[in-house]
Amino acid sequence: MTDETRKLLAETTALKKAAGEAAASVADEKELERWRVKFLGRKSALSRLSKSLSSLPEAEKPAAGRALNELRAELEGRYGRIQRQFAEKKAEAGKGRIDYTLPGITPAIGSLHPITKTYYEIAAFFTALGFSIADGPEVEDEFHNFGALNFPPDHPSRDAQDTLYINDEWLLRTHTSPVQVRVMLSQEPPLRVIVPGRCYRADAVDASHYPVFHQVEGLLVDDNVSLGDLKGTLAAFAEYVFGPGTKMRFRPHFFPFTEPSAEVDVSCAVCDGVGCPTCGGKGWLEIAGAGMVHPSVFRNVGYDPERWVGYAFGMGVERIAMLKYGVNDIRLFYENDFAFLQQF
Ligand code: 2NM
Repeated sequence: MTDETRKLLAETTALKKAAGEAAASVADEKELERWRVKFLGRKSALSRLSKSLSSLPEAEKPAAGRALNELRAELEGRYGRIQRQFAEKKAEAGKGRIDYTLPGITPAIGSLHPITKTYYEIAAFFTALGFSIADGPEVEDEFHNFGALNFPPDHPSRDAQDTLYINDEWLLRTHTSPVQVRVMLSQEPPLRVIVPGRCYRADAVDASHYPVFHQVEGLLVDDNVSLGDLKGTLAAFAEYVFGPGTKMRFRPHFFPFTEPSAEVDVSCAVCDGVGCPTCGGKGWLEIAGAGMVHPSVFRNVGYDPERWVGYAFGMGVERIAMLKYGVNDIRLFYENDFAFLQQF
């Protein structure tokens, strides 16, 4: 072995000892960095020895190289361990403390569901006219959902094909009218209420039908109420919801609980009544049903039909929302598609 190699090996051993001793007194990150520069830096003894390797005789290079590699691995390992110790100490010290200078997490601002928005708008109009808001159970019996409302015992909508029955006694309400029945059973006229709520029908799902949907129905009972009052109220409502200049018409219809009865159309806002794909070329869009409360309904709830008159109406909230916002598929309201909901 040449003297040069012997010297290199001796220096390597001495370095290992010196680095180990120096590391034992490293007390913080600053000192650790100084230690790293001294023993592992570009100008370190290790670096110098590595460069001198090439001048050794060929036969002595492998042993000298191994010794240098071992020393480097030893020093780097030591550095890593000390660094981890400091990091752990720091994390421990920070536990339970809050850095108030960190930027906060900005919460996403939510918005109302389009069905809720539409309902609020409908409610704002009628409450301004003095209507109060009533609600009631979604699980009903046949008396409140059908019988009291003058549906004959064999009416097709009572069939399990159309109505979701829970058992022989209970069903899911098919409209919010049973709440009007409950209001009339529990209070005397005069009264004016609107009844918003979820309703259920055994409908197959398509672009305009869903087995769960929402209605707002209204009921006004007083003396001296006319079909003209009903029509004027709904005409003002149509302008409130669909904009000034919106026209409204009644088409004769039949409901068991009103007589006379009408379906309520508004002029199509897309084509201004001329006729377009949205209104099927008719210029009119159906938005509600309405009529004068049938005397039998009053008798069923204990009101004297000779003493009181009333009007009632009902509308589908989804239908109004679809027309207002140009939504062409009712399913969009129920799929929780964030991209859709974010538009409202
Ligand atoms: C409608 C259309 C017409 C209605 C009638 C009653 C009650 F309870 F007074 F008889 N409530 N709602 C009614 C009338 C509902 O929905 C299309």
